[in-house]
Amino acid sequence: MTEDNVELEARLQEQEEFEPPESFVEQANVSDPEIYDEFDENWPECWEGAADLLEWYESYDQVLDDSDEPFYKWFTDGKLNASYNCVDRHIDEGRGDETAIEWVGEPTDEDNRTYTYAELQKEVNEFAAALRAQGVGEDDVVTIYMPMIPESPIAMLACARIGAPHSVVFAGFSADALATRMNAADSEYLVTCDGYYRRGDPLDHLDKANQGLSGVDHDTTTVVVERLRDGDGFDHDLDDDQHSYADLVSDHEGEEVEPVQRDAEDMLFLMYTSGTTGQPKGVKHTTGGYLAWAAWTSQAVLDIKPEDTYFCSADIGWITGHSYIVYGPLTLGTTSLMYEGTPDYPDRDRLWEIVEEYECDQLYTAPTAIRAFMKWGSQYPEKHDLSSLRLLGTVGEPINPRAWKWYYKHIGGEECPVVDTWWQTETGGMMVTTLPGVKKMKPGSAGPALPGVDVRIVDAEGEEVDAGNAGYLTVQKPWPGMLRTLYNNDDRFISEYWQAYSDPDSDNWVYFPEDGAKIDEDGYITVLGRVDDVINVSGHRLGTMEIESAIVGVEGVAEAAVVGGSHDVKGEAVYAYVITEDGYEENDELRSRIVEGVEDAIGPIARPEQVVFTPELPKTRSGKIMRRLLENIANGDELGDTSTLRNPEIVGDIEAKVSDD
Ligand code: 6R9
Repeated sequence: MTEDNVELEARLQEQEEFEPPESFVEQANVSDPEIYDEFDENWPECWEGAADLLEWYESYDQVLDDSDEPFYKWFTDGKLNASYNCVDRHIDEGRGDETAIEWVGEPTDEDNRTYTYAELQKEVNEFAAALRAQGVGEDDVVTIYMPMIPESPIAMLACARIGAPHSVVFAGFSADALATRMNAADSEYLVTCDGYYRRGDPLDHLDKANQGLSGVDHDTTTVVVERLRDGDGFDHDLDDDQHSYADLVSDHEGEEVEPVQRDAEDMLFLMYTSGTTGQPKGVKHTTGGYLAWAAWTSQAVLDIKPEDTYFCSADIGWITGHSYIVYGPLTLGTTSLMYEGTPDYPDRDRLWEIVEEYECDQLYTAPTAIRAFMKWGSQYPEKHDLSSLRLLGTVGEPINPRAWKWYYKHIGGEECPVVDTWWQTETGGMMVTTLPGVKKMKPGSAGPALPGVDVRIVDAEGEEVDAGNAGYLTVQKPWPGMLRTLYNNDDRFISEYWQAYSDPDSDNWVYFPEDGAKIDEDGYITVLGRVDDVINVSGHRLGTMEIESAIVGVEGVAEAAVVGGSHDVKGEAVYAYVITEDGYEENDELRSRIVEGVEDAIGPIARPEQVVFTPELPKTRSGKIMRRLLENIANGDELGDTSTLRNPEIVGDIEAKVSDD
């Protein structure tokens, strides 16, 4: 680094506020600061503008029906179809030849695949016809267990077209996880694929899907997409209830399926997410409110315009892929770029190569990826012309100011606003972030709540905390993109999200997302992380209970406690403290069986960073495991007072073991 550069770098590290670049503001979709006051004064009618981004068969009667709180209804009696909004309408508007999906496969010697809106329409129609012919009816849940291939959004949109809610299961999840989700949703249909590519090698995905199916407690019909290239396939014979995607689609060549008119409140999809207990929660999203939210936030925050090429590197198996690869961007008629592989294959500049080649306008990624890029060094982005980028975004976990500034400087060339977007599977779309054409940015802080979104940081009694103090993030007014309930479990919906801070007697309903946060004098919110037993590994939510029950299922394990410890790339990593059963040795063989057990039950993302054997776990006198203490040990932090423990002597032993490993 030259001396000038060192000086610049030092200045950047000290700078705490960044104004949005003038060139960005001039062209931004939203640039009028009045929007915050206008939305407040006109709430909830302010959300009519979001609904106006959609095409409706029948207009709605009421923006918000809050007669049965917290079971809110939005855009009541409106009729629409999400697949029509993401596909057909653009053709009707004369844009059929524009690119809808640009897909880049992992192998570098493979051609990319481009789908214009007209081509997407054909493919979605044919697959919708095929699903129907297989017996899929309105409101039947179709599980999609597929990686980043074009057939994933095609399958989602085909389901939406016939009014069948989809439940996408992340392809990296295990067979067990697939079975649990199919059973929980009573899903009789599965769309999966033969395999996909990871770091140059074909992966056998169908084998995992088949293992999952063997754990499903009812009859199923499966469609298998052929992703692998000739010669890379694995030997699988399809059962009678399994069908080739290629065959089905060619049987229905050229067929058109009239989009089903769905009520605004009809379910669009389910998405299972980790919670405090071992059983994942089936978050239910509806057609009108969710789609309006995904579209409006894509326009206001990601600044998406139809002529853009927009790149979101999230996986379609997570909510970010749903809202910001598929539903938001396609409703706006833009080009959504999908990449199958990892950012470091074949080399660490793969994303930058893609941004350069396709002249991407936006990049939306996760802090864990940014920390990895930073670790690899700026020589990789420097090899490429990234000047097409206009806006950068991050999502999934808190981003530390250093990583934010690296992203801003080395990827954005100090000319792109960075939007740090806080939201959740349950919120459907973004909730807290700067409007990039309006608000200054403060690295490390997500920003103020979006216009019309009522976020308050409160203490344990629900009173708002003063600026600078830590508290709990709450949302005090409903919003169109909110989850409507947990599938088949209204009670858990209330106990998980509403119980903590609501006062039903005075009709005061407060949503609690289980995140800690603080707020500054400008109303900027810094999210501090989960306050429940959920670990955020590389932006993925994992329940400690789920991991613990996987570990306890391993032969030789008597008891386990799992906590998150900080990790410089992953954000948090899984630390497992394990008590062995009598007669079993604490050795590497058991350690690897534990790791395998977790991978089998959940998936490689939940793999423990460290497995620490201990004769006892630190417990309170009432017998509760002191997780906070185990977290401090994993992080090498001060332990504080341990005198309330039933077994304080164990703490030093565990600490010594962690630092030995
Ligand atoms: C979209 C998504 C949600 C949890 C959420 C919070 C964390 C997400 C964040 C963030 C700090 C951000 N989170 N975005 N924390 N700053 N910008 O990630 O959904 O998988 O459901 O996770 O992720 O803890 O509660 P989901």
